[in-house]
Amino acid sequence: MMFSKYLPFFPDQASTIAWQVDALYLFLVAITIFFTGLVAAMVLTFSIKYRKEKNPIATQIEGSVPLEIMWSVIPLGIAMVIYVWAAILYFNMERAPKQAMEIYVVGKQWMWKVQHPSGPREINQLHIPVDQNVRLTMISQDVLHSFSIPEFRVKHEVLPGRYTQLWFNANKTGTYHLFCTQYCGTKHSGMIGEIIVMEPAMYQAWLSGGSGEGSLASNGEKLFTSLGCVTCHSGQSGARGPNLAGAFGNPVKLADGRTVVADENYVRESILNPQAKIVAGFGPIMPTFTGQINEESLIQLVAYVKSLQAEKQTTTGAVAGSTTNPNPEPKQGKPTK
Ligand code: HEC
Ligand SMILES: [Cu+2]
Repeated sequence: MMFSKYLPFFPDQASTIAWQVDALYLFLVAITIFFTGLVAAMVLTFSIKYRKEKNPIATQIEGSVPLEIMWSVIPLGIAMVIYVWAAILYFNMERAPKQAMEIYVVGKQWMWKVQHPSGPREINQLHIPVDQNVRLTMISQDVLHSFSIPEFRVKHEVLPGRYTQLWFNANKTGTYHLFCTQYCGTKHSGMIGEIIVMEPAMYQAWLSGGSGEGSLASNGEKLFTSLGCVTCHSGQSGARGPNLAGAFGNPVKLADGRTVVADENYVRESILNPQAKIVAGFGPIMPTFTGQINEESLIQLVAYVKSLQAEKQTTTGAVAGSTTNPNPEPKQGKPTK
């Protein structure tokens, strides 16, 4: 299924989902061509067959039940095939696999800022290992953007004020285009970059060659102390705020009786707008940090709160010097060779 070989304008297929998107796309094109051809052929045939010299007087036809059933049921069937197929594909694209390397992306006019969990940051470039699930958690610090990698056949909106996610598994090393596909101002067309897919060993070498900055979670821990979060969230009994260890990813009971899951957006909201959802058993005493923390620092705080979960189970330090993945999940970086 290497269309790019025969169609020079067709992008390469460089992710596990790419051929699936292409298969559906080509099915739609094939159906369109088939029915366009069928209608054109019938128009032509009938206009010759029933031309005036042979059929001077037209015969009136007063409807036909079988015919009407046929032209309702067949299109319905085709539409349902497209619907079910596309829905399955959509779910595959939207639902990130549990085991995925996490990378954070901040979009702004007009660049992409990337933070790897172990520390390295980059701008308008994203280095990733081949054959590994990668999940991007993305946010915009200004207007709407959209993160698109045509060769991977993936694209997702990047919104201000809310994290969105995009996942892929690149299965071909190389350098691919990154585009912003949401018109976002004067230099929108310059909001482009490169996705560099590397062999795992090369990727590890690239990571360790990065800056000496600490991991995301350890930077988050520093902020947690410097911003005073730790005074209320000390984790000790009798503390003024809830213990955050193990909170991430689990349901939280709220004072108004609702239960929500503590995901990235919940943690972010808890920091910027603490009054929006009050944890049951606590008073609305947490101050807002709106205007004091930028998106990158928020990501570090979120990564730290996330890492506290691991800490609870392993009783090691915040992030045990892990290289690519702060989650205590089976190692993925090893290619099966
Ligand atoms: C003055 C004490 C205080 C400070 C300072 C404080 N918090 Fe809180 N925090 C609370 C209280 C009380 C709650 C529970 C009530 C609520 O939901 O607002 C809470 C709730 C939270 C929650 C939701 C917890 C859960 O179990 O669902 C998160 C996450 C959080 N805080 C993070 C932070 C971070 C990050 C900082 C520092 C930037 C911070 N807090 C600073 C008191 C504080
Ligand atoms: Cu943009």
